Amino acid sequence: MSADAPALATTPGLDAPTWPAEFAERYRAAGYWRGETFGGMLRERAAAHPDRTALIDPAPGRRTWTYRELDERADRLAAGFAARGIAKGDRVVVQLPNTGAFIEVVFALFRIGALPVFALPAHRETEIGYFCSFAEATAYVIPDTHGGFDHRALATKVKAATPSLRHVFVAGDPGEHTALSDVPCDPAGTPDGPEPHELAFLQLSGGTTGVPKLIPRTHDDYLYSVWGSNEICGVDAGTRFLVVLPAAHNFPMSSPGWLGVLYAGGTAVLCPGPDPATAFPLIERERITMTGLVPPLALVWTEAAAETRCDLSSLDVVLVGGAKYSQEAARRLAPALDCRLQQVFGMAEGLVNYTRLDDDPETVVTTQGRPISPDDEIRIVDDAGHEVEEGGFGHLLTRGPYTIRGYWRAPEHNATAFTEDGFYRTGDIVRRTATGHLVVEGRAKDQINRGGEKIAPEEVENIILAHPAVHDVCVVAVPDAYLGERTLAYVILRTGAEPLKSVALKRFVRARGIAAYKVPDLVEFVDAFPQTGIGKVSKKGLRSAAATTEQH
Ligand code: OOB
Repeated sequence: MSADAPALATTPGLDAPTWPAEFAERYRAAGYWRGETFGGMLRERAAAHPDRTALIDPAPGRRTWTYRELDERADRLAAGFAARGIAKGDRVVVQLPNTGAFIEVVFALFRIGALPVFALPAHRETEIGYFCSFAEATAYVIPDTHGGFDHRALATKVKAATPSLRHVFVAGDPGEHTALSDVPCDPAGTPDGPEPHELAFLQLSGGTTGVPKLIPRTHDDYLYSVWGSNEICGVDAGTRFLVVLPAAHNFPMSSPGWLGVLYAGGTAVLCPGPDPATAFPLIERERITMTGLVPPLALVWTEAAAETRCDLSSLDVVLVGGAKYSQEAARRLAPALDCRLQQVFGMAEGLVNYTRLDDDPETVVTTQGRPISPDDEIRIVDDAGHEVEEGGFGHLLTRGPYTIRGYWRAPEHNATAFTEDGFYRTGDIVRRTATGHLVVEGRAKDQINRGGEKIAPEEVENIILAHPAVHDVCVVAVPDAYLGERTLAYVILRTGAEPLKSVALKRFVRARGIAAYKVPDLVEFVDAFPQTGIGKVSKKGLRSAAATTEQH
């Protein structure tokens, strides 16, 4: 262990390793950690410019919130949550689509210091059940229905199975649960909120193991990534940001996202769907200046821009990230949308890299940017952990003022996911250019990146293994022109088992209650898996077989 890295201790109340004191002092002294909280930030903005528009929820019937309204509504909701016994440090699983209710709920929880656990709208019983039980959540917040799915029925099941879960709050028709609209009350006497160094929320990791990990972010560290992103992306009070990707994901939340825009006093517009038919008319109507997209969506928008009759001329900056953006596609975006491109390579665990607005055009299309902070420490190492030579490929390790030092309640996993001196092993293979920009070359972690949506093969394998006809399974990525990667499940059936059709297996996986993006795109039945020298299943062998397999 190096001299500047004292042993990490788990701080009581944080349930995770945190920054050693001298790092925390350094980050404060450098002005990165400003001693703000999310709740306090909104309060200050509401005092400074109460009548500016903070939020627009276009559907249905276009609702707007001024900063004063958002602040007051968050206060009243916070008071109502507190009156129902939700207290500082409690975990609350929030699964809401891109609506004003999502932002109100999250700020209400921030204000009392309860920790939102950010589920995605696509999550189903497997994921939600796990988040609620692992986080020992006291409440779960849902829409009534979304995309044709009734979240109330799912909540009923999860509540019955989770002893800690006392409340289900529903935006819309509550059914047997509590209507979110019945919660707000007079804010007088709401308990004091959190301190800046305390936890603000738990974000989800993309995951490489059977169960997703929870990422503990503090007010201090996350707000640094927010205002740091604002400076790099030119966010100011005139910015009108369209939240296209699920608002609960780290990218549209803070890169620079809706939090960045609220920090700067601009306007966040919540987009109900990512398709050009939904988003383009909103760009025209709301004079959107900035948005963030994953690469497959950026491709669709690039194509659609040529055909559209909508006026997209307000659009100034489009951020693309979450998965590798091909150079060819990156080259076409700015001319097609008549905007500036910024690539972003980030992770919910912390480190975020951006190409800069004044980078030369070739750097913008060929690299994934450089870190937000001068104090983001980057190491690029070989398999043995030694630094590679300048410009060479290697494993990206990072440590810094907004990169976590450990997952929440996961000491065993933390022992391998972090080095002894606190560097996070990102699992990404990168090289660094002479200008300090990173180029993502691949991935060493066992994870599939399906157009920005991360899938842990083991999680899907565990579900498929529950099928009575399945003897063994291995889920791997196959290259895909549109999504970058799709999933392929290689399945060995039990001897004597009835033949199983691929559609039947997919139906089985879906019926177990899992996010639709995790259902294997392709299923192939095989007699055996390739083995490594010591008799383990060779995922590498399967991946290269998959890459050459006829697609079906
Ligand atoms: C973002 O966050 P996560 O936590 O969903 O996923 C992080 C992982 C990275 O470790 C990397 O494997 C991959 O997603 N990734 C990229 C990428 N951006 C993320 N791979 C290649 N090129 C890129 N530009 O995905 C995320 C968080 C904040 C901002 C943007 C993305």
